[in-house]
Amino acid sequence: MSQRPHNGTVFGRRAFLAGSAATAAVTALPGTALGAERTNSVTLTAAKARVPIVGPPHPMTDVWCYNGTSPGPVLRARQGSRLKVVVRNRLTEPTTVHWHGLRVPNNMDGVPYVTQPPIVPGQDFTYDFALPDAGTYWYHPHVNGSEQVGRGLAGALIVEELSPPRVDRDVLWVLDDWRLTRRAAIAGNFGHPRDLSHAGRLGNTATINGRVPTRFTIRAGERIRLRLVNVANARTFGLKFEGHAPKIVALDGQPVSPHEPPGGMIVLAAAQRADVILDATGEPGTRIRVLDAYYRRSAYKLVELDYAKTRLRPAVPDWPFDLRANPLAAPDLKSAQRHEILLEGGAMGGRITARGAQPMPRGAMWAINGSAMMETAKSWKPLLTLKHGTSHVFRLNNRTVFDHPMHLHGHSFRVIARNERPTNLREWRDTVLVRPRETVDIVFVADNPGDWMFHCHILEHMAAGMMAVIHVG
Ligand SMILES: [Cu+2]
Repeated sequence: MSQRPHNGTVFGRRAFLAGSAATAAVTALPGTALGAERTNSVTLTAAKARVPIVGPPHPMTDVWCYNGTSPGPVLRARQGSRLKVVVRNRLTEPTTVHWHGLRVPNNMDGVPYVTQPPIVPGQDFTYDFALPDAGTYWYHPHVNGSEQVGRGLAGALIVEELSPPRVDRDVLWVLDDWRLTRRAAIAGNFGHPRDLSHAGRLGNTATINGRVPTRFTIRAGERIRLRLVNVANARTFGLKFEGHAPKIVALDGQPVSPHEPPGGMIVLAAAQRADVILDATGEPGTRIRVLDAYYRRSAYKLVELDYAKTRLRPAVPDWPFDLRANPLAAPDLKSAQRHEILLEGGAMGGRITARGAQPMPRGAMWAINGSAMMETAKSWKPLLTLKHGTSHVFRLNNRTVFDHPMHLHGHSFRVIARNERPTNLREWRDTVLVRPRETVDIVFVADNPGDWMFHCHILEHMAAGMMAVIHVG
């Protein structure tokens, strides 16, 4: 919140937020309605396509995406089933798919050279894994992430509870942030040094489900489970529903004590998700603004809730909303080993110096404990080796002046303290936002063997070295 967005574009933000057609309602995404079968099979073809991001009268946008849409199809499956995904690479460069937040076996994690060879153009790769945890997740490439995700390769993955809580509608909003030219083309300046060394590739066009939205139709008295997924390269969203009191019931797929977020703002850093109960307490025929107010100086209206003229029911229902905890191993704080993790570098952050086991690679601008790792690294030394089944506290110490949403693969962790003060929620997450000069303590059981990436999910920070391997074995 202390940092201002650096757009780095020729025109200001919101270039396309005001000028689009007033009829562009939030659209539902194509999905694969997967049943309760033991194994659900689906094919994702990564290829170029043309999609209407801004909408008429603006031109279509050339993107890279899955199955012709960005975001890609919503993959839905039941908790406890298996998912089998054939990924066909029809791009002109190598790719992989990472299943963000899912506790998959290491060889299904989609990290090039670390867990699998990259899928070269023309080749296919089959991912096949069990789904132990219900919740809201997503998938994206882990090769040349800034450009591949930034050009549109991302999709949501929903694992449904065996007995989902009662709601009127289960709605998905995939939030994205695009850097577009005036012709609605994706600006090609990926890897710009300013983005790498500052706040990442912030865009100028926010979308919901791949389109610049204007309104979302809702009925008074309705209860909506709203699943929010932030697939942006760098932007943190801070959603405020004016006059409404949405309750957060899950974070990064994991149930949390239902609560109204501080200041009524639902904060989603890059890669984070939130499941929200949105009770439609507004009046029929009214319009309610949904603001994105994370960067205070550049708050804007993301979309409007457009209340239908008739009520669904006299008042919002009081149905219980209980989400059952996922089967995550409970960390043992008494026996937990403690590790200090220093996040360093970036603009105004001073020089990074190699203190780790390997020399600083070329192009590194960020470091974790004095080491940097590039996405193209074919060899590495683990930052830490954790004994299988043991508990660990990481104190993430942000010595930089930028936000870092830090993501650990293969595990979920509890956020137990911020600046050494215990958190109220002790929320489970797979991506935690560490603010400038902040320390955040997380704890988890290293119960998934293998080599797991631990990196910043601002994809430009990751591209400039803010990545490491945690070995569990
Ligand atoms: Cu970062």
